[in-house]
Amino acid sequence: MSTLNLGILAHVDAGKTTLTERLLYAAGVIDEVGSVDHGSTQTDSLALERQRGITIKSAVVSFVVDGVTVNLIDTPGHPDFIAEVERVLSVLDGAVLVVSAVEGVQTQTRLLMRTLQRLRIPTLLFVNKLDRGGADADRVLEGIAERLTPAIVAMGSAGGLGTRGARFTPYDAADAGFTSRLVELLADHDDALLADWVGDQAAVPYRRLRAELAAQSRRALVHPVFFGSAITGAGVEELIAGIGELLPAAGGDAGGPVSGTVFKVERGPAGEKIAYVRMFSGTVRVRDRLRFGWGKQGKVTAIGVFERGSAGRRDAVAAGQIGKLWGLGDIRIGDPVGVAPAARAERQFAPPTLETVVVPCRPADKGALHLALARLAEQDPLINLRQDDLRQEISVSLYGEVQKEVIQATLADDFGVEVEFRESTTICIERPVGTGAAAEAIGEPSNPFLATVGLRVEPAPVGSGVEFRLEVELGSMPYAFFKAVEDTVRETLRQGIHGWEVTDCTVAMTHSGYLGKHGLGHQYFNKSMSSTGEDFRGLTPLVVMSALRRAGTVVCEPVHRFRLDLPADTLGAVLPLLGRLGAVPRTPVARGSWYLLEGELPAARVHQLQQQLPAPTRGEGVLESAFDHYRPVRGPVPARPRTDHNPLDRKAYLLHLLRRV
Ligand SMILES: Nc1nc2c(ncn2[C@@H]2O[C@H](COP(=O)(O)OP(=O)(O)OP(=O)(O)O)[C@@H](O)[C@H]2O)c(=O)[nH]1
Ligand SMILES: [Mg+2]
Repeated sequence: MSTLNLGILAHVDAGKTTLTERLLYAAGVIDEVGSVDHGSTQTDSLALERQRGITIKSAVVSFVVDGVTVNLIDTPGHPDFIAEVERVLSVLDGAVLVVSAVEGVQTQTRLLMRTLQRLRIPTLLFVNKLDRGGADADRVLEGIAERLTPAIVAMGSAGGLGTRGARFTPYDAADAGFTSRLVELLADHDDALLADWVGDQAAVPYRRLRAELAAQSRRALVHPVFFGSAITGAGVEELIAGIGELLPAAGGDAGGPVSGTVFKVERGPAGEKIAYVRMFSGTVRVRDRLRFGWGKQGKVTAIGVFERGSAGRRDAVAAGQIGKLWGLGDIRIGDPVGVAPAARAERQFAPPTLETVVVPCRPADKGALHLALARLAEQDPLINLRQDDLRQEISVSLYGEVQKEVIQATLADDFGVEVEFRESTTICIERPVGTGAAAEAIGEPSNPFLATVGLRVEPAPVGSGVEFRLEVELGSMPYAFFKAVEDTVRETLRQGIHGWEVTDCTVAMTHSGYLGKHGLGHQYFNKSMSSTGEDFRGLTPLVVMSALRRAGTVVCEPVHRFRLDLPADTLGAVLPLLGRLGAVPRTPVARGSWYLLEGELPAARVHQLQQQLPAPTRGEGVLESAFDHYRPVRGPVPARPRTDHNPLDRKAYLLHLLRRV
C-alpha cells in the first residue's frame, strides 16, 4: 500500500484541527467527530492544547483513502509555534493550506505559502468556515490570487454561505467556464494543450484536462482550491477525493539503503525517548543497529507505524512511511537516519527573536529546572537553552508571549517546577562590517599553545550564516585539528564583540601548524611536545576574536513587516503611536471607510503595539506582523552579557583555562 504524508497548515484558528477530525471521521477512523471547543479532538491531545483550544505541537494521525495510507500532520497555526511547522516541512509529500472564508488570507498564510512554494511541496487550498456569518468565498478567492499565487483554480462553487446549510458543489465536464479556466491555467506549462484547444475544443477531452491538472498539481505548479466547512462536513468528501487525485504518493525503494529524517521527538510514559522518523528509502527493522545523526549508533528496540488511525506496533518501517522508533537514546530532532536524505534541512523561517531568563520560584529547584528545560529543548531545539555559568542563570529563546506561557505551564504541570520569567529582550545579531585577520604561531612567546592558527573573518551575504573555509592544504595537519578549529570557531562566534551571535560571515583558515611525534627535531616521540586538539581548541577563540575585532561588527535588530487595518478616522491617532514605537509606515491605502497601512517595526515593539492599538482604534484595528529582516540598531548599541570567559580579554581567558587544568 502506498503512503502520502500530508501536512495541514494555516494561520491560527483557521480550522486545521477541526478539519483533521472531519477527515478522520469521513474516512471511518473515528465514529464521532471531536471538537476543539470541548477538548476532544484526536490531534490536540496535550492537556494544555485541550485547555487552551489551540494546537501547540504537530501531531500525526492516519487514514486510508483509495488504497493509499494518508499520514496527516496537523500543525499549529500560532506564529509562536512556527518551529513545529518548520520541522515537518522536510517530511511532506503534499499539503493542504487552510484559509478561513471569514478572515481570509493572513500574513501567516502568505509566509506558509511562500515556503511551500519555495520547497515545491504540492499544495491544495481549502477555504473553510463557509457556514460562518461573514463568509465570502469570492473575496477570499480573489485574496488568494492576489496575495498567495495566481496559479489557482476553484474546483467548485460555494453556496448557502453563512448558514449551517453552506455547501460546496464541484464543477464537472459540463461546466464550460471551469474547463476554459483549466485550459488557461494549465497552458502555462503545456503549450500543446493550448494549441489543441484553439484548434478544436472537442478534441481536448475533459479527461485530459483532469490528468494534466493532476500532473501539474503534483509538481506544485498549480494549486486547486476547495471550499467547505470543517464543522458541518461540507466539502470534506470532495477534498478527500482531491487529495487522492491531485497529490503525489511517497516514492522510495523499500529495498534500498536506509535513509530517513527525524522530525519529532517525545518521551513515553516511562521517560523513554521516541523518535518520529519519515523514511525516504530502505527498511528499518526491530533489533536493527542503526546509524543516525552524525556518527551516532543505536539498536532499535520497538517500532510503531502509522496506519488507520494511530501508530500500531510493527516489526519494520519502510520507505514512504512514518514510524516511531524506540531505543535510540541519543537521537535528536533533525538527525538523518542511515544515509542523510538529499532533503531540505535548512532553515525556512526566522529564528526566535526574543529571549528571557527563567527563574525558579523555589531556589532549590535550580537543578530540576535545568533538567526540565533540557527535556523541552529535546523537543524544541530552537529554545536554545543558555546556561550562564558566571551569573548562574538559565535563559531560553522564544518567539513570543504565548510560547512563554506554554513553557511556564508545561514546567509546572509536567515537571512540578514553578518559574517566573524576567522581561523578554530582543535577540540581536552581529555582522562583520569589514575584513580582519589574525594569526598566532607555535613558539611565539605570547602563544602558550602547541598550535598555529591564522584566521580571516569577512562579511558574507545576508542569510548565509557562518561559512568556514580552508586556505591551507588539507594535508598539512591531521584532520582532527582542522575539525577542532572549525568547531571552536563556530562555538566562539555564538558571542561576538557585543555578546550577540555573529552571522553572515566567512572565516578562512590562513595558517596552520602543529607539532607531531617528530616535532622540533626530536628523534623520539615526546608526548609533552606534540600538539593535541586541546591546543587548537584553546588558541582558536583568541585568534578568531582578535580577527573579528579588527573586522569590526555591527549589531542588528530583528524587524517585523506589519499590516494594519484601521477605521479611516483613527489614522490620525495611530500614526503618532507608530512613531513613538519606532515604526516606519508606508503610505496608507484607502479601502472604503478603512485604511490599510503597511510598514516596518522593530520586533521588540510588536507586543507593545498589539497592546496599545485598541485605545486609538476603538478596538477595531487589526494588526498582523511577521519577522522580515535584521537591520542595524539605531541609537545605543545593546550588549548581551557573555556567558563564557571572554577571549577578548586575553589574560582572564588564559587564567581561566589554566585553572581548569
Ligand atoms: N463555524 C465554524 N467554525 C469552525 C470551523 N472550523 C473550525 N471552527 C472553529 O474555529 C475554532 C478554531 O478551530 P481549530 O480547528 O482549533 O483551528 P486550528 O487551525 O487547528 O487552530 P490552531 O491549531 O490553534 O492554529 C474552533 O472554535 C472551531 O470550532 C468551521 O468550518 N466553521
Ligand atoms: Mg489546531
